[in-house]
Amino acid sequence: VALGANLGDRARTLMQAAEMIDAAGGLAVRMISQFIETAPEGGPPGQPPYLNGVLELDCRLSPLALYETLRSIEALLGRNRAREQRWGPRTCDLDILLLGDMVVRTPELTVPHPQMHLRRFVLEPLAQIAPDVVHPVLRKTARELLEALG
Ligand code: PH2
Ligand code: MG
Ligand code: MG
Repeated sequence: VALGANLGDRARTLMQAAEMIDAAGGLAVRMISQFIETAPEGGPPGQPPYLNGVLELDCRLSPLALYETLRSIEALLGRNRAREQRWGPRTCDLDILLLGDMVVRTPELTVPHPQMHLRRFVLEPLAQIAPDVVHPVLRKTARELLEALG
């Protein structure tokens, strides 16, 4: 799961998100990457810098149940999607990157995350905690995907 925040007390929000995920039924946090400050990619110009990180979870939920749980934690942390622009500033963004070897393509959810292989702010913390994890569609490791960004 990728964590991102660029409004409010970003580090506190990301730690709270990790705690709430760990406390949710069927989920446990196995690893937490360092949080790195990153320049915003895409979205409206002039938004503040992000703090980004990645979690590895033990997950006993279905993909859709995990997605719903993450959405509800985003909301509890003060995210208001109705007032947001696409890729605009947000208090907390929790994105499913990978679910083992599973490939999911539904209207709600695409896994692997469709942009993950293009985003340094995802691949850097991912390669830190799971350098050898394999992207099941591209069949490359996190480290290889990061190196491919140059
Ligand atoms: N998330 C986005 C769009 N752009 N840029 C950075 N640096 N970090 C993010 O988490 C991020 C972004 C959409 O979710
Ligand atoms: Mg998201
Ligand atoms: Mg996102």
